Amino acid sequence: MLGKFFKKPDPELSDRVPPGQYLTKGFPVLTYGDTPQISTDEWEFKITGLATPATFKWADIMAMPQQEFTADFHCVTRWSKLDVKWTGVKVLDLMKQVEVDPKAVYVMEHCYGGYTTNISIADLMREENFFAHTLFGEPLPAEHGGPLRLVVPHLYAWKSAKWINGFEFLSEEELGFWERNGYHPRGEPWAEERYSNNLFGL
Ligand SMILES: Nc1nc2c(c(=O)[nH]1)N[C@H]1C(S)=C(S)[C@@H](COP(=O)(O)O)O[C@H]1N2
Ligand SMILES: [Mo]
Repeated sequence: MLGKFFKKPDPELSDRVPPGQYLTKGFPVLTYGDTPQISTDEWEFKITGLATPATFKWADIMAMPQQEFTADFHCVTRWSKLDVKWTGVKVLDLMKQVEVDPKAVYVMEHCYGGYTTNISIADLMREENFFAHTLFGEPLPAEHGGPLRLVVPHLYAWKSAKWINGFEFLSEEELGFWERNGYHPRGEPWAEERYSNNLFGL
């Protein structure tokens, strides 16, 4: 009886669960506000700020190399889901078509619905980051960010913007929605970068 409830976590798995996180088998939906309903026909992704302005339409994304990704997903509210299977496009593949001013060091991720989150160019331009349009073989449901979301596996999932519609390139760090509201500017789960050290906004 006790053994059933207090089983030691499989060491192989516990190695993949950052401190203070608990595994979930489902896939909770974590959204601040309403779920935007965006068709692929109207969907657009805009490059703004310190870069040559550009607009990507759905067909442009579909024309890029399509790949499958398996990634762990860690929400700062303490649930983690391992081995989420996605299909989409590498950030680095899209960025091959973007001309960024060398003065840019930060990016603001923009979304339909107004959500924002900031990320450094170093954290964004990593091999394992991708835009996803498919989740476990099915079109990405709207509540999980369809038609297209960003996935940044090495940071807490609030950096994985749903309904993403643009990158704004910046010369210095600006804070996104949760980052202005007490969350850490970077959000690295293994270092438990959950909250800002600057809780009073000073
Ligand atoms: N546009 C947008 N993206 C967002 C959010 C949001 O509220 N709006 N929530 C973030 C948070 S806190 C998490 S944990 C993940 C949750 O993704 P899911 O709802 O697919 O599980 O999306 C992130 N991306
Ligand atoms: Mo989250």
